[in-house]
Amino acid sequence: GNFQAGEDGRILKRFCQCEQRSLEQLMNDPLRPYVPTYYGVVQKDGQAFNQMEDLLADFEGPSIMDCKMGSRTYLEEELVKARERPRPRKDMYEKMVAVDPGAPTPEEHAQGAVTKPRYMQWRETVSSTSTLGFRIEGIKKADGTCNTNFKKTQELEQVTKVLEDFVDGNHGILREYVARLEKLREALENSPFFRTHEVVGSSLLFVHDYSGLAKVWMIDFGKTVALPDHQTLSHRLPWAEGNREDGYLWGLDNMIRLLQGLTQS
Ligand code: 4IP
Ligand code: MN
Repeated sequence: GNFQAGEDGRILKRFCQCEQRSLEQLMNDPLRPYVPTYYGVVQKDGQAFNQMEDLLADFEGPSIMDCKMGSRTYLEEELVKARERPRPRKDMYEKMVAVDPGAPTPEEHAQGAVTKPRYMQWRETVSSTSTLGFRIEGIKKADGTCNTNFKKTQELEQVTKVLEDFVDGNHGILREYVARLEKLREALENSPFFRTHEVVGSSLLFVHDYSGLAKVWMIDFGKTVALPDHQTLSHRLPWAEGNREDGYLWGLDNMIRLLQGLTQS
């Protein structure tokens, strides 16, 4: 897998250069309180790992949710690669058919394969990525239940229900999450790192426990890349190929609005 047990209070994640660069820069950015503390590269059993803070360490029997942020989940370079040198992916075709046998085109059925951007775009359009700018990827609750079956969770009502169930309708926890997300949004809007990076495939990790402790962090920076010199993003404008917009803040605005609504219901 991608993870190994680390020293106390730390985890090891399979080394990724792009993630390392981002984590290093984030340690000197207003976003630092909202990302796992980075402790550098370590070798274990001949393999390299990024060592970082274990975000669950302060919780007792935590409930955990992973939400993938943004309106686009693949890098623009994947589109260029697929156009120049299409690489049919059987594994992605199979993942697609498992969710919806009618999704592939007749040509794709004949090939038994789809390209990566095709798969990624399809995932975006059947989930709330395309409609809300974020999607729920997985939830593990304190009661031991685990759910990663959200590929077709798209409607506002469905998403709202899942979020409400995640917090067991606890308004105190909801308010903590909203407060933390509003501070995160402010930090994002003031972050030199965020202004100058395309943030794709990154998640927000929500963690709370029965004591009422509730926190959110940004995780997964394997597809977070620096823009060319002097280019910046709004993170709210719609994406069009070439503009590199990722829809991160659009998704966060929607997420905050949704959770705020739940605190009032
Ligand atoms: C996965 O699809 C995720 O989109 C991964 O993105 C992506 O990895 C995988 O591409 C793709 O198969 P499912 O979640 O539907 O299984 P993420 O890492 O953001 O979760 P990349 O490489 O794009 O990071 P492949 O090419 O690694 O299979
Ligand atoms: Mn309620």
